[in-house]
Amino acid sequence: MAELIAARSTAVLEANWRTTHTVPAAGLYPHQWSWDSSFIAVGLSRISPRRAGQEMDALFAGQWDDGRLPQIIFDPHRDEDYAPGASFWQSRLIPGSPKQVETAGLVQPPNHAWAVWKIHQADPAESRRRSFLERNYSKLVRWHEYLSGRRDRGGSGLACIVHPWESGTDNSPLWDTVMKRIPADSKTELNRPDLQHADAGERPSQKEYGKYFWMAERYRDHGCDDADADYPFLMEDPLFNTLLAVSELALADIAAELGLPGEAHGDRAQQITEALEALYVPELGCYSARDVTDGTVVKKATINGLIPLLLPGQVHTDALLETLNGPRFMDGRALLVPSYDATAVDHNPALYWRGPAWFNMSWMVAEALDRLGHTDQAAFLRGNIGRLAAEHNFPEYVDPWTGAAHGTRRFSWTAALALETTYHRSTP
Ligand code: 2M8
Repeated sequence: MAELIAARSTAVLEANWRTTHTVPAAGLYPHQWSWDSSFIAVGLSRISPRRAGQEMDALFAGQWDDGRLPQIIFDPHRDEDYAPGASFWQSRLIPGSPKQVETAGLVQPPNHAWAVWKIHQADPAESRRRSFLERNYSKLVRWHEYLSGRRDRGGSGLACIVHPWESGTDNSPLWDTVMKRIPADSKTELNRPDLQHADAGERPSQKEYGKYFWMAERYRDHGCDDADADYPFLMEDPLFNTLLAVSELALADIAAELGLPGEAHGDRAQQITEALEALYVPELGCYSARDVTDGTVVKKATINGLIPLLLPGQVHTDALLETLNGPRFMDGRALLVPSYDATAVDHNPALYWRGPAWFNMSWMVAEALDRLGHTDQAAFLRGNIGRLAAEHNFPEYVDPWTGAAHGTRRFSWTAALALETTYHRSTP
């Protein structure tokens, strides 16, 4: 079985490779996406550390002067095929943007240093030969400085996201309340090439898209400078900030490997872990998101709120595990971790980030479970990641209860993480 999964995953990654990087899916997502590339490179590192390095290099080529790594690096030949594209962002007109490539102005969750460290660990000799860590360390430091500096809009020590697209969990119920306040009348004509590749009932609605465009326009028209005092979407997300802390810990490891002082990275990870405490909701037994504009914490249980299980300094481990295994999520019957509370009336196992299970999320939960010594459950999730991916032609997401496939197929991070599970050896 493992050989079959590995062979099929490799074929998907091969087909989605475009000279310097991997597209998430050939039709629906024809450019390079930031956090996708990290997951993809972790999988690629098992079969070709060189290609994993190229994937990350292509991403860093899009870094802005202020350190941000953009959500998307556009393929100039595919502008018609995804919206909003390069012609919407016009990034070259924005001060501090890269000159060689066109990018979006937004960002995505910072899983990059974590990925770089994993890629190094997959083949340290090859990594050293190519100076992989030296090449990337200062870029990763600048990226984190941007998030910890200009993105700490609430002054709480946590980074804010300024658009649902930055969460990676685009139409998660976490954003519903604030989204109600966002105007839907963007100036840009709403074209939806995505609907040619995925069922409209599985994608965000036209109204949600109007709001997404409105926010992207406002952020762009303010020069993407994070200084727009009345900007209405400023959210502290537990998933985004956990990945920042986990990546800080990876930077500490990278610094140690390079013989550099890394204590500040460990301290920063600890600060983020402590600041996340304000996002913990005891009655849900998980973390949630905070709206910085009015200080309220959303009372909804989503997969974003379980990902802090990855934090070594986690003080709510028992409660998080109970929530993970209780009726809101696994309930003794899920194949992979649902993205949203199964007891919520609006849980929908087929609708984009509002119920279905995503392979990257279950993979991160498996990583956390392994670290906590729950190796059997980690192996259960990894086994289902590989099996469901290969059985259903590498779907973007699945029904957590039946495994039925949804979204686009031959999706790259599904393939990469399925491939990774076939190489994984549980840490005792
Ligand atoms: C989805 O997001 C894009 C916008 O970035 C979209 O819906 O068009 C999300 O699943 C996101 O997490 C992912 O990075 C992206 C590409 O796979 O698709």
